[in-house]
Amino acid sequence: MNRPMDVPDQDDVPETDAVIEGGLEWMERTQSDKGSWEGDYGGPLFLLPLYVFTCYLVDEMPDEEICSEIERYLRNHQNQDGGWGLHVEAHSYVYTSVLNYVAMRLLGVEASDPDLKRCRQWFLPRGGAARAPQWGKFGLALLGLIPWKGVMPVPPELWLLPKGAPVYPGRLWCHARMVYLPMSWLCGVKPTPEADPLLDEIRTEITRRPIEDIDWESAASKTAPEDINTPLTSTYRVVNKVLQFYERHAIDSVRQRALDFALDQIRQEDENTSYICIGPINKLLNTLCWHYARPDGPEVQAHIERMPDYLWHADDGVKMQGYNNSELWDTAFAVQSIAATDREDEFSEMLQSAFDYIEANQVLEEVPEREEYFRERSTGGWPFSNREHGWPISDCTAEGLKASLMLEDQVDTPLPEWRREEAVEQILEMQNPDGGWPTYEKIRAPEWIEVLNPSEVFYDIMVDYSFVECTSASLQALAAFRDRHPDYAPDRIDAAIDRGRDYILDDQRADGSWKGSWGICFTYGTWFGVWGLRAAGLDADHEAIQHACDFLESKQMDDGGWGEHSDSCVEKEYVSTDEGQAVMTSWALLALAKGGRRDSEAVRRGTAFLRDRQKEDGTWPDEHIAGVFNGTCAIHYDNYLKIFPVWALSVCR
Ligand code: LAN
Repeated sequence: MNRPMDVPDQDDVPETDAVIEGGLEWMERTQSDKGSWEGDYGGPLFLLPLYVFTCYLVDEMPDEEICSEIERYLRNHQNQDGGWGLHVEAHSYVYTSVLNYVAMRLLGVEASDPDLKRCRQWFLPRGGAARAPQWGKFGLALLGLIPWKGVMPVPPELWLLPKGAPVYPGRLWCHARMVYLPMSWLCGVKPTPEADPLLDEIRTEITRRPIEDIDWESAASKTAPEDINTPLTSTYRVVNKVLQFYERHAIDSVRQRALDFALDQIRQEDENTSYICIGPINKLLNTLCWHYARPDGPEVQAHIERMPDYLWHADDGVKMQGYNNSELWDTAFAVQSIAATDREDEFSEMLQSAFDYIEANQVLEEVPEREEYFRERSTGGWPFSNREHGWPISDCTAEGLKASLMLEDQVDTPLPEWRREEAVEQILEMQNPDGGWPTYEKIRAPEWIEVLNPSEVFYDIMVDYSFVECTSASLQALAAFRDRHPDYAPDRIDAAIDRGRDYILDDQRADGSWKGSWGICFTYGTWFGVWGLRAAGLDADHEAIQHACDFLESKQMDDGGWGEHSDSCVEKEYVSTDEGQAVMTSWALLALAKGGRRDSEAVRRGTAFLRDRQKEDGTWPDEHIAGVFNGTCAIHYDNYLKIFPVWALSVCR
């Protein structure tokens, strides 16, 4: 990367350099021995209680120190009103309040504890357990705290429907599919724990009326208003009635066949992922399935060994992360940030070892019998975390490839050509018919099946749509590859890039922004929108790009920064934070610089904001959460503060 000769204010340069240097040293200090950057991937508050439930049920509670750190974490994130939010910056939900309440009790906290009293005072008037959404009631039924008929049924027989049916569960977005798979097995078996005095006590604490007096079948579909982000549709209410009827009349032999089918799918997912599983929820539910299917069998043991992969010890206590880790993703971004500083030679060791991590974690084989298990190709892809996890993701593949290509002149042995080509094939294969790229799998269900989303809490969990982030990253990777290997599949690559460009243009909102889905929110999406269009060959002065830049400039705050609250994602409108945030400011600056505004007043003020905020030790102070998923749940990307300010300052310098 060339250093620009036309720096607007020469006096700024040494200062910017020092700030970048401080940031680079921070990266250097915190790189792991594997070459990756590890970090806290916490934020959601609906995962840890299920972790505790699972440990309790399989009788493998973590050691005392971890239990007390979990308790400390939960106390740290209890809201003023006594409840817990869906994530650490959210208002209280009955869902997470009841679940975390129960988790605290299982960890040994007394019901008379003042924090727990406050919590009950918050959730009981709102209906407590009887008004938790489906995933909440399901967790409580696992502990035998409410009857199974209080959970909207998810019969495993759904897996026996014809595979061509639009609602066939094999067509769901892989994260929903992998949660509803073990859920269906457990709903089919309805396990109930052995008599337990502690559970008997808790049972009386989480509902307003005695549990026997509640009409659970009708309570199953009733949820506290605080928890409802996607109301159950009238269609789903009818479906639920049908499923409840079916549950009362299920035929044993059919049920058994369905359970066998589901368990086989579970086994394959476990083996494919080295018992890590695609995400935190199916990790825990699969563990429980084996606990009941083969008590004390090798599967339970294998699962228990990988449980701690999901825990993270931080200043605020021990939490459960949203994924086993985010190392591949963070490392690929870190490489691009370091490369932008134009100081690769000084930091060649750091880059070599980052490359080693990326190289070692590309997926190089297919999962067995993948069609039977509803999986797509994997070879050449990169996962979000590591190869052992193994699920390839479009934009992780793209960022992994981009980073590898950037380092080709920097490392001892660059990524071999066949592995670059496999990555390109992986990306090409994932493009959706609408020209955009999904997260993991090409779209396989009609969008209308979203009316069957039973979660009430999460948006858009049923289908793997196209996303501006995934599309932009894929385009950038294809373009970077094409620059170096113009003779490899030029027609297919050109056509894919053109279709991706059109998708991005189409997805731009009337105000010039793009809505991001995996980072907060319009700032994140607009960074990807602009970079994607530029990679697809549009000039900076193209009206779509200028419109996007105008949008960003209109959101700059008085302090020179940009800051967007997670409420943006829920409200689908830009919601500012009180003050600029370094990560979001960096995204905006990266977009503006690519949009041809590197020399603007807005960029000058934005970079000054970033420089001023850096602390003496080269770090930036903690700030609002910047990641999100499924429209409602914020998630923390620890390394973003390390990566993005350095990247933005370098690009804007
Ligand atoms: C993730 C983490 C990574 C993320 C990116 C790669 C950053 C993104 O660009 C594409 C989507 C993806 C892969 C993603 C999707 C949703 C996930 C898996 C998560 C945010 C981590 C946790 C979340 C998962 C759905 C949590 C479990 C909850 C459910 C509603 C199933």
